[in-house]
Amino acid sequence: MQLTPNAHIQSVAEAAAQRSHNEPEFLQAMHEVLDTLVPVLAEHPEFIEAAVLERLVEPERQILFRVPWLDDQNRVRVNRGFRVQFNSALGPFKGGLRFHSSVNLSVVKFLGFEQIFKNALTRQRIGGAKGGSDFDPHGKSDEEVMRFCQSFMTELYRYIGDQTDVPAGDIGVGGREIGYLFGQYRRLTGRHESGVLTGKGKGWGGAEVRTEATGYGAVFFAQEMLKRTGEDIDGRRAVVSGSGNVAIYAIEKVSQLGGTAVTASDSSGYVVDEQGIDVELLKQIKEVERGRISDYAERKPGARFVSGGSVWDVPAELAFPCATQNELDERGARALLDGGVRVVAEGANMPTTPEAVTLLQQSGILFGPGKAANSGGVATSALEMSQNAARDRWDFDHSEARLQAIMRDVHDASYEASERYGRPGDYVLGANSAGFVTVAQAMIEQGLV
Ligand code: NDP
Ligand code: 2IT
Repeated sequence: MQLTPNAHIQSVAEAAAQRSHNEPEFLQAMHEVLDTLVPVLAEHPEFIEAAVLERLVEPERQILFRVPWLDDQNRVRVNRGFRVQFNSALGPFKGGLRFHSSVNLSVVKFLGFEQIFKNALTRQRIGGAKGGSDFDPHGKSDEEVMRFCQSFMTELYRYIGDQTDVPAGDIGVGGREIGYLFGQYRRLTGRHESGVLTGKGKGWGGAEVRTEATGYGAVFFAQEMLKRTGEDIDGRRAVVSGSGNVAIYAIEKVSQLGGTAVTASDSSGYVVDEQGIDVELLKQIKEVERGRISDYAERKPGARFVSGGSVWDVPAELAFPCATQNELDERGARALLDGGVRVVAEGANMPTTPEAVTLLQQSGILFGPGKAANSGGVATSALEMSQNAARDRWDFDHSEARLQAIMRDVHDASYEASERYGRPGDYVLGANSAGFVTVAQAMIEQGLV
Protein backbone atom coordinates (compact mmCIF):
# COMPACT_ATOMS: atom_id res chain seq x y z
CA MET A 1 0.00 0.00 0.00
CA GLN A 2 1.25 3.47 -0.86
CA LEU A 3 2.27 5.72 2.04
CA THR A 4 0.49 9.05 2.57
CA PRO A 5 2.49 12.04 1.28
CA ASN A 6 3.42 12.98 4.82
CA ALA A 7 4.61 9.51 5.80
CA HIS A 8 6.45 9.12 2.48
CA ILE A 9 8.35 12.39 2.96
CA GLN A 10 9.24 11.40 6.50
CA SER A 11 10.57 8.04 5.44
CA VAL A 12 12.69 9.53 2.63
CA ALA A 13 14.04 12.21 4.98
CA GLU A 14 14.88 9.65 7.67
CA ALA A 15 16.72 7.38 5.24
CA ALA A 16 18.69 10.34 3.86
CA ALA A 17 19.48 11.57 7.37
CA GLN A 18 20.92 8.17 8.23
CA ARG A 19 23.01 7.95 5.10
CA SER A 20 24.18 11.58 5.26
CA HIS A 21 24.23 12.11 9.02
CA ASN A 22 27.49 14.05 8.83
CA GLU A 23 26.18 16.50 6.21
CA PRO A 24 24.20 19.13 8.18
CA GLU A 25 23.99 21.76 5.42
CA PHE A 26 22.74 19.20 2.91
CA LEU A 27 20.13 17.88 5.33
CA GLN A 28 18.97 21.44 6.07
CA ALA A 29 18.52 22.16 2.36
CA MET A 30 16.80 18.81 1.82
CA HIS A 31 14.31 19.35 4.66
CA GLU A 32 13.58 22.85 3.44
CA VAL A 33 12.37 21.38 0.14
CA LEU A 34 10.76 18.12 1.27
CA ASP A 35 8.77 19.77 4.05
CA THR A 36 6.88 21.87 1.51
CA LEU A 37 5.96 19.04 -0.87
CA VAL A 38 2.99 17.42 0.92
CA PRO A 39 0.31 19.10 -1.21
CA VAL A 40 2.28 18.39 -4.41
CA LEU A 41 2.53 14.68 -3.67
CA ALA A 42 -1.16 14.60 -2.74
CA GLU A 43 -1.89 15.83 -6.26
CA HIS A 44 0.72 13.57 -7.90
CA PRO A 45 0.72 10.07 -6.32
CA GLU A 46 2.71 8.92 -9.36
CA PHE A 47 5.74 10.77 -7.97
CA ILE A 48 5.62 8.53 -4.89
CA GLU A 49 5.11 5.40 -7.00
CA ALA A 50 8.15 6.23 -9.16
CA ALA A 51 10.35 6.98 -6.12
CA VAL A 52 11.14 10.45 -7.41
CA LEU A 53 12.13 11.79 -3.97
CA GLU A 54 14.42 8.85 -3.21
CA ARG A 55 16.18 9.45 -6.54
CA LEU A 56 16.31 13.24 -6.16
CA VAL A 57 18.12 13.25 -2.82
CA GLU A 58 20.90 11.06 -4.20
CA PRO A 59 23.31 12.79 -6.63
CA GLU A 60 23.79 11.15 -10.03
CA ARG A 61 27.56 11.36 -9.56
CA GLN A 62 30.02 12.75 -6.97
CA ILE A 63 33.63 13.46 -7.83
CA LEU A 64 36.22 14.06 -5.11
CA PHE A 65 39.82 14.72 -6.02
CA ARG A 66 43.21 15.85 -4.81
CA VAL A 67 44.42 19.28 -5.94
CA PRO A 68 48.18 19.64 -5.44
CA TRP A 69 49.80 23.00 -6.28
CA LEU A 70 52.95 25.00 -5.62
CA ASP A 71 52.80 28.23 -3.62
CA ASP A 72 55.10 31.22 -4.23
CA GLN A 73 57.70 29.76 -1.86
CA ASN A 74 57.74 26.59 -3.99
CA ARG A 75 56.11 24.62 -1.18
CA VAL A 76 53.70 21.85 -2.12
CA ARG A 77 50.15 22.55 -0.98
CA VAL A 78 47.22 20.14 -1.19
CA ASN A 79 43.52 20.95 -1.29
CA ARG A 80 40.42 18.90 -1.88
CA GLY A 81 38.32 19.33 -5.03
CA PHE A 82 34.62 18.49 -5.44
CA ARG A 83 32.03 18.28 -8.18
CA VAL A 84 28.60 16.93 -7.29
CA GLN A 85 26.49 16.30 -10.39
CA PHE A 86 23.07 16.15 -8.79
CA ASN A 87 20.44 15.89 -11.50
CA SER A 88 20.51 16.17 -15.29
CA ALA A 89 16.87 15.43 -16.16
CA LEU A 90 16.33 18.93 -17.56
CA GLY A 91 19.66 19.51 -19.30
CA PRO A 92 23.43 19.44 -18.83
CA PHE A 93 24.55 19.77 -15.20
CA LYS A 94 24.92 23.46 -14.35
CA GLY A 95 26.11 25.27 -11.26
CA GLY A 96 28.97 27.22 -9.78
CA LEU A 97 32.33 26.43 -8.21
CA ARG A 98 33.05 27.74 -4.71
CA PHE A 99 36.58 28.30 -3.39
CA HIS A 100 36.38 28.92 0.36
CA SER A 101 38.01 27.35 3.41
CA SER A 102 34.60 26.14 4.65
CA VAL A 103 33.88 24.01 1.53
CA ASN A 104 33.24 20.33 2.21
CA LEU A 105 30.98 17.64 0.75
CA SER A 106 28.00 18.76 2.84
CA VAL A 107 28.27 22.35 1.58
CA VAL A 108 28.70 21.29 -2.05
CA LYS A 109 25.74 18.89 -1.79
CA PHE A 110 23.44 21.52 -0.26
CA LEU A 111 24.34 23.93 -3.05
CA GLY A 112 23.94 21.27 -5.75
CA PHE A 113 20.58 20.18 -4.39
CA GLU A 114 19.22 23.75 -4.34
CA GLN A 115 20.56 24.26 -7.84
CA ILE A 116 18.26 21.54 -9.24
CA PHE A 117 15.10 23.44 -8.33
CA LYS A 118 16.51 26.90 -9.01
CA ASN A 119 17.60 25.90 -12.48
CA ALA A 120 14.22 24.27 -13.17
CA LEU A 121 12.47 27.51 -12.17
CA THR A 122 14.41 29.48 -14.80
CA ARG A 123 12.97 27.16 -17.53
CA GLN A 124 16.33 27.28 -19.31
CA ARG A 125 16.69 23.47 -19.56
CA ILE A 126 19.67 23.04 -17.25
CA GLY A 127 20.33 20.36 -14.66
CA GLY A 128 21.74 20.98 -11.18
CA ALA A 129 25.34 20.65 -9.91
CA LYS A 130 27.90 22.38 -7.72
CA GLY A 131 31.59 22.07 -7.06
CA GLY A 132 34.54 23.75 -5.50
CA SER A 133 37.42 23.41 -3.12
CA ASP A 134 38.52 24.24 0.41
CA PHE A 135 41.22 26.43 -1.20
CA ASP A 136 41.08 29.95 0.27
CA PRO A 137 41.92 32.61 -2.33
CA HIS A 138 42.26 35.39 0.29
CA GLY A 139 45.81 36.69 0.36
CA LYS A 140 47.01 34.46 -2.50
CA SER A 141 48.93 35.99 -5.40
CA ASP A 142 47.53 35.86 -8.94
CA GLU A 143 50.20 33.28 -9.76
CA GLU A 144 49.15 31.05 -6.87
CA VAL A 145 45.51 31.30 -7.88
CA MET A 146 46.48 30.44 -11.46
CA ARG A 147 48.50 27.38 -10.45
CA PHE A 148 45.67 26.22 -8.21
CA CYS A 149 43.08 26.65 -10.98
CA GLN A 150 45.28 24.79 -13.46
CA SER A 151 45.67 21.87 -11.07
CA PHE A 152 41.94 21.87 -10.26
CA MET A 153 41.03 21.75 -13.95
CA THR A 154 43.61 19.05 -14.67
CA GLU A 155 41.30 16.66 -12.83
CA LEU A 156 37.92 18.28 -13.49
CA TYR A 157 38.22 18.51 -17.28
CA ARG A 158 37.30 14.83 -17.78
CA TYR A 159 33.86 15.34 -16.29
CA ILE A 160 32.69 18.58 -17.91
CA GLY A 161 31.70 19.78 -21.38
CA ASP A 162 29.17 22.03 -23.07
CA GLN A 163 26.66 19.16 -23.32
CA THR A 164 27.52 17.41 -20.03
CA ASP A 165 28.37 19.80 -17.20
CA VAL A 166 28.96 23.55 -17.31
CA PRO A 167 30.54 25.11 -14.19
CA ALA A 168 30.62 28.84 -13.38
CA GLY A 169 31.52 31.09 -10.44
CA ASP A 170 30.35 31.28 -6.83
CA ILE A 171 32.10 32.46 -3.64
CA GLY A 172 35.79 32.97 -4.37
CA VAL A 173 35.41 32.23 -8.07
CA GLY A 174 34.96 35.19 -10.43
CA GLY A 175 36.24 36.30 -13.81
CA ARG A 176 39.92 35.81 -12.93
CA GLU A 177 39.45 32.18 -11.86
CA ILE A 178 37.13 31.33 -14.78
CA GLY A 179 39.83 32.66 -17.12
CA TYR A 180 42.56 30.44 -15.65
CA LEU A 181 40.21 27.43 -15.58
CA PHE A 182 39.19 27.94 -19.21
CA GLY A 183 42.80 28.35 -20.33
CA GLN A 184 43.76 25.03 -18.78
CA TYR A 185 40.68 23.26 -20.22
CA ARG A 186 41.59 24.52 -23.69
CA ARG A 187 45.18 23.39 -23.28
CA LEU A 188 44.24 19.92 -22.02
CA THR A 189 41.60 19.21 -24.64
CA GLY A 190 42.89 21.24 -27.57
CA ARG A 191 39.36 22.60 -27.98
CA HIS A 192 38.11 26.15 -27.69
CA GLU A 193 34.79 24.92 -26.34
CA SER A 194 33.17 28.19 -25.29
CA GLY A 195 30.13 26.63 -23.67
CA VAL A 196 32.09 24.56 -21.13
CA LEU A 197 32.19 27.38 -18.56
CA THR A 198 30.10 30.52 -18.04
CA GLY A 199 31.12 33.87 -16.60
CA LYS A 200 33.93 34.12 -19.15
CA GLY A 201 35.68 37.31 -20.24
CA LYS A 202 33.55 39.32 -22.66
CA GLY A 203 36.23 39.19 -25.36
CA TRP A 204 36.11 35.38 -25.59
CA GLY A 205 32.51 34.32 -25.14
CA GLY A 206 31.37 35.88 -21.88
CA ALA A 207 27.87 37.32 -21.90
CA GLU A 208 26.93 40.90 -21.14
CA VAL A 209 25.16 41.21 -17.74
CA ARG A 210 26.46 37.87 -16.36
CA THR A 211 28.57 39.79 -13.83
CA GLU A 212 25.60 41.88 -12.73
CA ALA A 213 22.94 39.20 -13.09
CA THR A 214 22.59 37.67 -9.63
CA GLY A 215 22.48 40.97 -7.74
CA TYR A 216 20.30 42.71 -10.32
CA GLY A 217 18.04 39.66 -10.46
CA ALA A 218 17.52 39.61 -6.68
CA VAL A 219 16.41 43.23 -6.78
CA PHE A 220 14.14 42.58 -9.78
CA PHE A 221 12.60 39.72 -7.81
CA ALA A 222 11.98 42.01 -4.82
CA GLN A 223 10.47 44.53 -7.22
CA GLU A 224 8.06 41.89 -8.59
CA MET A 225 6.95 40.88 -5.08
CA LEU A 226 6.34 44.53 -4.21
CA LYS A 227 4.52 45.18 -7.48
CA ARG A 228 1.91 42.55 -6.61
CA THR A 229 1.01 44.49 -3.47
CA GLY A 230 1.11 47.88 -5.18
CA GLU A 231 4.45 48.88 -3.66
CA ASP A 232 7.85 49.86 -5.04
CA ILE A 233 11.60 50.01 -4.35
CA ASP A 234 11.72 53.73 -5.09
CA GLY A 235 12.41 55.82 -1.99
CA ARG A 236 13.10 52.82 0.25
CA ARG A 237 16.14 52.03 2.35
CA ALA A 238 17.96 48.72 1.98
CA VAL A 239 20.46 46.71 4.00
CA VAL A 240 22.74 44.39 2.04
CA SER A 241 25.20 41.86 3.49
CA GLY A 242 28.36 40.78 1.69
CA SER A 243 30.53 42.87 -0.60
CA GLY A 244 31.27 40.37 -3.33
CA ASN A 245 29.78 39.86 -6.76
CA VAL A 246 26.16 39.47 -5.68
CA ALA A 247 26.15 42.24 -3.05
CA ILE A 248 27.82 44.85 -5.27
CA TYR A 249 25.26 44.53 -8.07
CA ALA A 250 22.30 44.30 -5.69
CA ILE A 251 23.45 47.64 -4.23
CA GLU A 252 23.85 49.10 -7.73
CA LYS A 253 20.36 48.05 -8.86
CA VAL A 254 18.65 49.26 -5.65
CA SER A 255 20.16 52.66 -6.30
CA GLN A 256 19.21 52.63 -10.02
CA LEU A 257 15.61 51.96 -8.99
CA GLY A 258 15.54 54.92 -6.60
CA GLY A 259 16.27 53.11 -3.34
CA THR A 260 19.22 53.64 -0.98
CA ALA A 261 21.41 50.74 0.09
CA VAL A 262 23.20 51.78 3.27
CA THR A 263 25.32 48.75 4.20
CA ALA A 264 27.87 46.24 2.87
CA SER A 265 29.88 43.67 4.83
CA ASP A 266 32.55 40.99 4.75
CA SER A 267 33.69 38.41 7.26
CA SER A 268 35.40 41.10 9.37
CA GLY A 269 32.40 43.41 9.88
CA TYR A 270 30.16 45.88 8.08
CA VAL A 271 30.00 49.49 6.94
CA VAL A 272 27.06 51.88 7.23
CA ASP A 273 26.87 54.82 4.85
CA GLU A 274 23.70 56.81 5.44
CA GLN A 275 24.16 58.63 2.11
CA GLY A 276 23.98 55.32 0.28
CA ILE A 277 26.91 53.05 -0.54
CA ASP A 278 29.11 54.58 -3.26
CA VAL A 279 29.12 51.61 -5.61
CA GLU A 280 32.04 52.84 -7.73
CA LEU A 281 34.23 53.10 -4.62
CA LEU A 282 33.03 49.67 -3.49
CA LYS A 283 33.93 48.15 -6.89
CA GLN A 284 37.35 49.80 -6.78
CA ILE A 285 38.09 48.36 -3.33
CA LYS A 286 36.60 44.90 -3.84
CA GLU A 287 36.94 44.13 -7.56
CA VAL A 288 40.14 46.00 -8.42
CA GLU A 289 42.17 46.12 -5.19
CA ARG A 290 40.68 42.97 -3.57
CA GLY A 291 40.68 44.91 -0.29
CA ARG A 292 38.58 44.74 2.87
CA ILE A 293 35.25 46.43 3.59
CA SER A 294 36.88 48.49 6.37
CA ASP A 295 38.88 50.28 3.62
CA TYR A 296 35.56 51.74 2.44
CA ALA A 297 34.94 53.52 5.77
CA GLU A 298 38.50 54.86 5.73
CA ARG A 299 38.01 56.39 2.30
CA LYS A 300 34.39 57.59 2.41
CA PRO A 301 33.63 60.58 4.65
CA GLY A 302 30.59 59.94 6.84
CA ALA A 303 30.73 56.15 6.55
CA ARG A 304 31.50 54.05 9.62
CA PHE A 305 32.91 50.54 10.05
CA VAL A 306 31.49 48.20 12.67
CA SER A 307 33.79 45.33 13.55
CA GLY A 308 31.92 42.03 13.89
CA GLY A 309 28.20 42.61 14.54
CA SER A 310 25.37 42.19 12.08
CA VAL A 311 24.01 44.38 9.29
CA TRP A 312 20.52 43.25 10.32
CA ASP A 313 20.75 45.65 13.28
CA VAL A 314 20.56 48.57 10.84
CA PRO A 315 16.91 49.56 10.25
CA ALA A 316 15.63 49.31 6.66
CA GLU A 317 12.56 48.28 4.69
CA LEU A 318 14.43 46.05 2.23
CA ALA A 319 16.98 43.38 3.18
CA PHE A 320 19.23 41.45 0.81
CA PRO A 321 21.40 38.75 2.41
CA CYS A 322 24.14 38.33 -0.23
CA ALA A 323 27.09 36.71 1.62
CA THR A 324 26.74 33.08 2.68
CA GLN A 325 24.60 30.32 4.23
CA ASN A 326 22.94 30.76 7.63
CA GLU A 327 24.09 34.37 7.97
CA LEU A 328 20.59 35.58 8.96
CA ASP A 329 19.46 33.84 12.13
CA GLU A 330 16.46 34.28 14.40
CA ARG A 331 18.09 37.14 16.28
CA GLY A 332 18.89 38.90 13.02
CA ALA A 333 15.32 38.36 11.78
CA ARG A 334 13.92 39.90 14.98
CA ALA A 335 16.24 42.88 14.54
CA LEU A 336 15.06 43.31 10.94
CA LEU A 337 11.41 43.17 12.02
CA ASP A 338 12.08 45.70 14.80
CA GLY A 339 13.68 47.92 12.16
CA GLY A 340 10.51 47.84 10.01
CA VAL A 341 11.57 45.44 7.26
CA ARG A 342 9.01 44.80 4.51
CA VAL A 343 10.95 42.57 2.09
CA VAL A 344 13.72 40.01 2.49
CA ALA A 345 15.08 38.70 -0.83
CA GLU A 346 17.90 36.14 -0.66
CA GLY A 347 20.79 36.92 -3.01
CA ALA A 348 22.89 34.22 -1.32
CA ASN A 349 22.08 30.51 -1.16
CA MET A 350 20.27 29.47 2.06
CA PRO A 351 21.38 32.59 3.98
CA THR A 352 18.37 32.48 6.31
CA THR A 353 18.16 29.80 9.00
CA PRO A 354 14.93 27.75 9.12
CA GLU A 355 13.86 29.42 12.40
CA ALA A 356 14.42 32.88 10.89
CA VAL A 357 12.44 31.96 7.74
CA THR A 358 9.51 30.84 9.91
CA LEU A 359 9.63 34.03 11.95
CA LEU A 360 9.78 36.29 8.90
CA GLN A 361 6.99 34.45 7.11
CA GLN A 362 4.75 34.46 10.19
CA SER A 363 5.20 38.19 10.55
CA GLY A 364 3.60 38.66 7.13
CA ILE A 365 6.47 40.34 5.31
CA LEU A 366 7.43 39.42 1.72
CA PHE A 367 10.10 36.69 1.77
CA GLY A 368 11.85 35.71 -1.49
CA PRO A 369 13.84 32.46 -1.13
CA GLY A 370 17.21 32.14 -2.88
CA LYS A 371 16.06 29.46 -5.31
CA ALA A 372 13.84 32.07 -6.89
CA ALA A 373 15.42 35.39 -5.92
CA ASN A 374 19.02 34.56 -6.90
CA SER A 375 18.20 32.55 -10.02
CA GLY A 376 19.12 35.46 -12.29
CA GLY A 377 22.80 34.48 -12.17
CA VAL A 378 22.39 30.97 -13.46
CA ALA A 379 19.64 32.05 -15.87
CA THR A 380 22.07 34.52 -17.45
CA SER A 381 24.66 31.75 -17.55
CA ALA A 382 22.16 29.80 -19.66
CA LEU A 383 21.81 32.84 -21.90
CA GLU A 384 25.61 32.82 -22.22
CA MET A 385 25.43 29.16 -23.29
CA SER A 386 22.82 30.05 -25.94
CA GLN A 387 24.98 32.84 -27.31
CA ASN A 388 28.04 30.56 -27.36
CA ALA A 389 26.14 27.82 -29.21
CA ALA A 390 24.92 30.31 -31.80
CA ARG A 391 28.27 32.17 -31.96
CA ASP A 392 26.17 35.23 -31.24
CA ARG A 393 26.54 38.21 -28.94
CA TRP A 394 23.75 40.27 -27.40
CA ASP A 395 24.17 43.84 -26.19
CA PHE A 396 23.77 44.94 -22.58
CA ASP A 397 20.25 46.33 -22.84
CA HIS A 398 18.85 43.28 -24.61
CA SER A 399 20.55 40.96 -22.09
CA GLU A 400 19.23 42.92 -19.12
CA ALA A 401 15.73 42.91 -20.60
CA ARG A 402 15.95 39.11 -20.94
CA LEU A 403 17.09 38.82 -17.32
CA GLN A 404 14.24 41.02 -16.12
CA ALA A 405 11.69 38.97 -18.09
CA ILE A 406 13.07 35.73 -16.62
CA MET A 407 12.85 37.13 -13.07
CA ARG A 408 9.24 38.11 -13.74
CA ASP A 409 8.48 34.56 -14.95
CA VAL A 410 10.25 33.01 -11.94
CA HIS A 411 8.23 35.26 -9.66
CA ASP A 412 4.93 34.47 -11.38
CA ALA A 413 5.58 30.72 -11.46
CA SER A 414 6.45 30.77 -7.75
CA TYR A 415 3.43 32.87 -6.84
CA GLU A 416 1.03 30.77 -8.91
CA ALA A 417 2.32 27.56 -7.33
CA SER A 418 1.89 29.10 -3.86
CA GLU A 419 -1.77 29.73 -4.74
CA ARG A 420 -2.28 26.33 -6.31
CA TYR A 421 -0.93 24.51 -3.25
CA GLY A 422 -2.95 26.54 -0.79
CA ARG A 423 -0.66 29.21 0.67
CA PRO A 424 -0.79 32.31 -1.56
CA GLY A 425 2.28 34.49 -1.08
CA ASP A 426 4.38 31.70 0.47
CA TYR A 427 7.21 31.93 -2.04
CA VAL A 428 9.18 29.15 -0.29
CA LEU A 429 6.40 26.67 -0.95
CA GLY A 430 5.81 28.17 -4.39
CA ALA A 431 9.42 28.08 -5.62
CA ASN A 432 10.06 24.59 -4.24
CA SER A 433 6.91 23.08 -5.68
CA ALA A 434 7.11 24.76 -9.10
CA GLY A 435 10.76 23.70 -9.49
CA PHE A 436 10.10 20.22 -8.15
CA VAL A 437 7.12 19.45 -10.41
CA THR A 438 9.12 20.37 -13.53
CA VAL A 439 12.00 18.07 -12.57
CA ALA A 440 9.79 15.24 -11.31
CA GLN A 441 7.77 15.16 -14.52
CA ALA A 442 10.92 15.03 -16.63
CA MET A 443 12.30 12.20 -14.48
CA ILE A 444 9.13 10.16 -14.89
CA GLU A 445 8.94 10.73 -18.64
CA GLN A 446 12.57 9.62 -19.03
CA GLY A 447 12.07 6.34 -17.17
CA LEU A 448 14.13 4.79 -14.41
CA VAL A 449 17.60 6.36 -14.79
P1 NDP B 1 32.00 36.53 -3.54
O1 NDP B 1 33.15 35.65 -3.26
O2 NDP B 1 32.10 37.51 -4.65
O3 NDP B 1 31.62 37.35 -2.22
C1 NDP B 1 31.29 36.69 -1.05
C2 NDP B 1 31.02 37.73 0.02
O4 NDP B 1 30.45 37.10 1.16
C3 NDP B 1 32.30 38.41 0.51
O5 NDP B 1 31.97 39.71 0.93
C4 NDP B 1 32.71 37.53 1.68
O6 NDP B 1 33.51 38.19 2.65
C5 NDP B 1 31.36 37.19 2.26
N1 NDP B 1 31.43 35.89 2.94
C6 NDP B 1 31.68 34.69 2.36
N2 NDP B 1 31.72 33.72 3.26
C7 NDP B 1 31.50 34.31 4.43
C8 NDP B 1 31.41 33.82 5.74
N3 NDP B 1 31.55 32.51 6.04
N4 NDP B 1 31.14 34.72 6.72
C9 NDP B 1 30.97 36.03 6.44
N5 NDP B 1 31.06 36.56 5.20
C10 NDP B 1 31.31 35.70 4.22
O7 NDP B 1 30.75 35.56 -3.73
P2 NDP B 1 29.35 35.85 -4.45
O8 NDP B 1 28.95 37.26 -4.23
O9 NDP B 1 29.43 35.31 -5.81
O10 NDP B 1 28.38 34.88 -3.62
C11 NDP B 1 27.65 35.32 -2.49
C12 NDP B 1 26.47 34.39 -2.26
O11 NDP B 1 25.62 34.40 -3.41
C13 NDP B 1 26.82 32.91 -2.03
O12 NDP B 1 25.87 32.35 -1.16
C14 NDP B 1 26.62 32.30 -3.41
O13 NDP B 1 26.36 30.92 -3.35
C15 NDP B 1 25.41 33.07 -3.87
N6 NDP B 1 25.16 33.11 -5.31
C16 NDP B 1 26.13 33.54 -6.17
C17 NDP B 1 25.87 33.59 -7.52
C18 NDP B 1 26.84 34.14 -8.50
O14 NDP B 1 26.50 34.24 -9.66
N7 NDP B 1 28.04 34.51 -8.10
C19 NDP B 1 24.58 33.13 -8.07
C20 NDP B 1 23.61 32.76 -7.06
C21 NDP B 1 23.93 32.75 -5.74
P3 NDP B 1 35.05 37.75 2.84
O15 NDP B 1 35.77 38.27 1.64
O16 NDP B 1 35.47 38.36 4.13
O17 NDP B 1 35.07 36.23 2.90
O1 2IT C 1 24.35 29.59 -7.02
C1 2IT C 1 24.32 29.84 -8.24
O2 2IT C 1 23.26 29.84 -8.87
C2 2IT C 1 25.58 30.21 -8.91
N1 2IT C 1 26.62 30.27 -8.26
C3 2IT C 1 25.60 30.47 -10.39
C4 2IT C 1 25.71 29.20 -11.15
C5 2IT C 1 25.92 29.34 -12.64
O3 2IT C 1 26.09 28.29 -13.26
O4 2IT C 1 25.89 30.45 -13.17
